[in-house]
Amino acid sequence: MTDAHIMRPDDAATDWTIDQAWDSYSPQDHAMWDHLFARQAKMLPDRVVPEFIDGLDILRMTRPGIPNFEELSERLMKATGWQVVAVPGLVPDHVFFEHLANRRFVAGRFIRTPEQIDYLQEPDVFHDVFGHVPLLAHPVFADYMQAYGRGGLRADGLGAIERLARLYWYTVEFGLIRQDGGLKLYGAGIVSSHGESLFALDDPSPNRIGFDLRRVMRTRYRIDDYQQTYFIIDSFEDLLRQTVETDFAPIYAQLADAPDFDIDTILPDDRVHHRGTQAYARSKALPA
Ligand code: HBI
Ligand code: FE
Repeated sequence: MTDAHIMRPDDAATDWTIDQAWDSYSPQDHAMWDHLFARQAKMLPDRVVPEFIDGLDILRMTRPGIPNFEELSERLMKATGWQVVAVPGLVPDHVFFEHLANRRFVAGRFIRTPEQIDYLQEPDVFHDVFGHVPLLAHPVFADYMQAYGRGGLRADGLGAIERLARLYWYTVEFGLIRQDGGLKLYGAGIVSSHGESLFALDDPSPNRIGFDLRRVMRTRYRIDDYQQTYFIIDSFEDLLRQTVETDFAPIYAQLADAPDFDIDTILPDDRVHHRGTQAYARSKALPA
């Protein structure tokens, strides 16, 4: 990815971490968290994987206000050995991977303004902490995230960061999972978004396709709107089998000259759960 332009601010350590400065959040900041939390807490229970709700409880994230990362890290450390550290915003890929490989999740400390309530480009504390942290209390998912960091450090040397970034995007950020005969949410980009939590499961527009590692690594993604394709894993254990227990180096080599797939393509070999109408994406693409 293109991160050469990101500059480390003067107040950040060499590993890009900063002080969360929890005491400096305003009442409005905490109120924004509470508002976003309440909105998701009302809607998520039968949409999200139960492991996510368990994580909120284990980490006591159901208490009001923006979590204090030190307290959160103490609980997370007891559960799975992870910590949450604050960073100023997006950090370079190798810095991001190095933290994950050491079971540290980097989180933005700032929270969105009322104008940004439904869309912002940079991950804020609500996306990073509400979206990502609960599943880090789940042992299998916690191991997946660490393995992803280690894989990132290796991919860096193999020129394959883009392949790996796609895997992250379509699992950690926008993943769906099959559970009890239905689909559930687990991706942080979905569960931290009110609109996408509804869209990803209920809207006829997007494709919903069974997860396949090589297929995902070849699929482009969009960062500016709801996804046009979601990939469904069968279980966290199966995700681990298809990724952590697989050597990616030969796969990167195999895929080196393979063309990319578009964000809305359906292939003959896809395990199609739902063939999307793409009506939403089309309505956005054509100016009214
Ligand atoms: N930095 N703070 C932050 N959060 C991310 O999710 C993040 C990042 N830097 C790089 C990155 N993600 C991804 O591009 C990697 O998965 C490739
Ligand atoms: Fe994220």
